Amino acid sequence: MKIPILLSAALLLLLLPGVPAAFSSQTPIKILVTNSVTPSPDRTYSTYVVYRGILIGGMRRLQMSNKGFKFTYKEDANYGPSLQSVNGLVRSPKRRTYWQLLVQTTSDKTIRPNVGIGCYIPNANDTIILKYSTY
Ligand code: B12
Repeated sequence: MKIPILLSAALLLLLLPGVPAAFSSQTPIKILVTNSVTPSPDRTYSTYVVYRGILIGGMRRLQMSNKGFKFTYKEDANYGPSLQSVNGLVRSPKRRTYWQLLVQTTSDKTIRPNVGIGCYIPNANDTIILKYSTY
């Protein structure tokens, strides 16, 4: 008798507006791939991370579902995954190019996260900008 009551209570929580944040499993984000070094068309993709999930999870999900998006990374012993290439364009220490990580928030601010793709936790409807840049 107690189990059906608990199940109905859980179902009710999921249906109540505002309450399900901790239950909701999808945080939608967009990923914009852009190149500030050599002119090329921007590409925008949609994906999601799970509740409080890290960016690389959404990127992996996108890579599996969309043949037009691919990326590679190298594991840094101290800071985790370092983005090496996006859609075949590889960073080059010789030419001092890299994939910069930027985030356009829903309040239209563009921030430069102080962590990489393995640590950044996107907010719903963030546009993640992967920008081929020079340093
Ligand atoms: C120089 C530098 C860079 C250069 C490195 C290229 C080069 N050859 O010089 C460039 C401009 C490419 C860079 C990029 C980024 N960086 Co940086 N970078 C530094 C800095 C100032 C010095 C690193 C260094 O030379 N150490 C000395 C050498 C001898 O040690 P090393 O282990 O070989 O260093 C390598 C790693 O540090 C690696 N690296 C550099 N930055 C990052 C960031 C991440 C996430 C990873 C995995 C690796 C990595 O590149 C270095 C050279 O090969 C440090 C801050 C500091 N004072 O330490 C920040 C620092 C490491 N970077 C940081 C960040 C956040 C980034 C970016 C994510 C910024 C962004 N939003 O785009 C990007 C990485 C994006 C990606 N592609 O994954 C953070 C990392 C914090 C964290 N916990 O994740 C630091 C600590 C600065 C900070 N904000 O506090 N970075």
